[in-house]
Amino acid sequence: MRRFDHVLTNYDTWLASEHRAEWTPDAVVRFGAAPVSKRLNQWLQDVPCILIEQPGSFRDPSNQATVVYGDAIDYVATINKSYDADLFKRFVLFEQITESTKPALSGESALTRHLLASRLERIFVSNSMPIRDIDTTLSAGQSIDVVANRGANGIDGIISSALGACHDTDKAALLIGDLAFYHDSNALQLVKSHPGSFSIVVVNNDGGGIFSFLPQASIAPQMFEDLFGTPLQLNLRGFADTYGLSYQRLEQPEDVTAAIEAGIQLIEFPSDRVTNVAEHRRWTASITDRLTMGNES
Ligand SMILES: Cc1ncc(C[n+]2csc(CCOP(=O)(O)OP(=O)(O)O)c2C)c(N)n1
Repeated sequence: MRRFDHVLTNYDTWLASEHRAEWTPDAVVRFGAAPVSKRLNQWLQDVPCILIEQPGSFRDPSNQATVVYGDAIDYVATINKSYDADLFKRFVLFEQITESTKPALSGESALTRHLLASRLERIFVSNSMPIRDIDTTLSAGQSIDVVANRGANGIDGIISSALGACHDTDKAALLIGDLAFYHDSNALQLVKSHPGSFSIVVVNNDGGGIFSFLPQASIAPQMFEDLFGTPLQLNLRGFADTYGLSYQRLEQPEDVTAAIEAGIQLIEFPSDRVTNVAEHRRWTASITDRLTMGNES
């Protein structure tokens, strides 16, 4: 969808605004899988949803949609063309505001943005924060193949899946966190025999970065680290040596482009979980502060 430049893509960011309830639609027509964005799903949870589906598929895990089996193109041709143009114009403005601030992204989000801008045929993206950062940073009109193992959002088997899904490409990358990387690290054995250029970009924030966004982040620090953060202090250069892969540790997010261009097989981006949450929140707040009923304040 995001290949088209009239698509709204930045909803996860602007729906952090305290005004979101004022923009709730009367109904939603959904094609395809449930959205990744938790904010979008929460915003729409009480809104009637019509899901257009092919027979035999199952894309309503929360069992809330009115499912209409049928052909999506035929359906679109029959729906009423009237819509709330003012609301849509407001959303377009929100998109422009969000897009204009993307160069100010830092850390893991900036890395993701630079990776998406690199000359890649396909990106395989792991669950946890990588798929969320892709959802946040991928802009309308960007033409890149993004593939993920969404399923039950597992962090298992990601490297194997990525190698399989990118087998037919000349230049592909996997974006993955350090825990998911560790989970399937024996698949590194297959990287050398991959027919094209395949780079694994590991966001190494020493544990599960996603949990620092959740309410349990406020429990006692040591208990949080033991139960949720689960740092492993991986030596990624050691993995590269063990499996005979080229390796580079990035200094800056933008350095990923040259590393991909050079075909480095294991690329490490060092990060910090606490800083990452703070940076995400600072960036989101810098945008939502500017959204007051659709006008820049
Ligand atoms: C097989 C499996 N085990 C456990 C989980 C629970 N889980 C979800 S995200 C996550 C942490 C992932 O850490 P990492 O891959 O380093 O990514 P980050 O959160 O830092 O982005 C875990 C353990 C899961 N989704 N799948």
